[in-house]
Amino acid sequence: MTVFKKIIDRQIPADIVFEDAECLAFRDIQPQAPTHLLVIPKREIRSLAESQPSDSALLGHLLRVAAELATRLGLDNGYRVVINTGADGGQSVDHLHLHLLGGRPLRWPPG
Ligand code: DGP
Repeated sequence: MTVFKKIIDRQIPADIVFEDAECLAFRDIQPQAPTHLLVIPKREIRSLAESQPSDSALLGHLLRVAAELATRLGLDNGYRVVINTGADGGQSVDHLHLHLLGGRPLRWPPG
C-alpha cells in the first residue's frame, strides 16, 4: 500500500485542503514552492502511464480541481501543474498525483 493510500484512508495524517468523492488534495510534505499541493485520485492508479482511456474524465477532473484550488489559494500570478511519471520522470510514489506549485516564479526547464 502506498503512503497516499494511507492518507486517503486516514491511516496517516496530512494537511488536507480539499476532498470530494473522487479526489483528495493535501500539502506536500517537502514543499518546493510557497504553495505546493498534491491532487490525487482516491482510486489507485499507479501512474499517468498506467492510466486508461476510461480514466479520461477522472484525469480531467483532477486538472479542474487543481485550477480551482489555484484560484482559491490566490495563485493569480500563475502556477505550474506537474505529473512526474516513472523513473526518468522522478516519480517516487506509485499513486498518480498532480503537483500544484505556485507562489514564486518557477524556472524552465526543470532539472
Ligand atoms: P513524486 O516525486 O512526483 O512522486 O512526488 C511525491 C511527493 O510526495 C513528494 O514531493 C513528497 C510527497 N510525499 C511523500 N510522502 C508524503 C507524505 O507522507 N505526506 C505528504 N503530505 N507528502 C508526501
